[in-house]
Amino acid sequence: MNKLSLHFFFVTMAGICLLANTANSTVWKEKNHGDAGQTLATAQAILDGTDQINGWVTEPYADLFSFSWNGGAFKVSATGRNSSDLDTQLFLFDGNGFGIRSNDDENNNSDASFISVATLTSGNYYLGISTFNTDPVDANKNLIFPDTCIGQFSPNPGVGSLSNWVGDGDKNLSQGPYTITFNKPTAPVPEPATMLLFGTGLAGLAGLRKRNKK
Ligand SMILES: [Ca+2]
Ligand SMILES: [Ca+2]
Ligand SMILES: [Ca+2]
Ligand SMILES: [Ca+2]
Repeated sequence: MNKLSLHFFFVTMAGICLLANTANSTVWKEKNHGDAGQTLATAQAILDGTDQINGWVTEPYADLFSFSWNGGAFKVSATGRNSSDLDTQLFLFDGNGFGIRSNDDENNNSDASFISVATLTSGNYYLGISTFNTDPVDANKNLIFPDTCIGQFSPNPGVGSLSNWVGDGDKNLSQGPYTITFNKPTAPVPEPATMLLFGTGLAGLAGLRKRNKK
């Protein structure tokens, strides 16, 4: 292999590694870590890069997860898993537990839930999932979000941060497995070694081009 094709080889290989890294899908299995709590103190912290959570709703019908977000468009959806017909609800909170966005039903034909935020600034967040109709409340027992099925909602004016959940969940209807899909909770960070290799290859290639021109 001559010098130019060797450089080309490295650049290509590093590029492939980079693509492979960003394409990885990471599933967080709630049961491997015990039941996620429903308060800020008992939330389960998911790993950076997680793009799917497989969990179970059991009494008191709510799970809370914390995650870090690198900024940009945010989308998350939730639905019952293994053909379980769970009527899910999703709630997004900031790093201090103040409400950002909520959704119960995607539309009139689906009990699944989704939240999308055009630009969610980088930082720490909490994502809550519950089944209809268990809703988050602040320390004064005020509902944090409007109790409405269709549509995405901002928090009710003047409410405090997440303290607990209230609801009338039915044991027969409110328990079961769910899947949450992120797009994605954190922007994947390429491994430094891969970036260095990629950078070195590009620099070398540029250098060779320059020399060849002379
Ligand atoms: Ca759970
Ligand atoms: Ca729980
Ligand atoms: Ca629903
Ligand atoms: Ca509700």
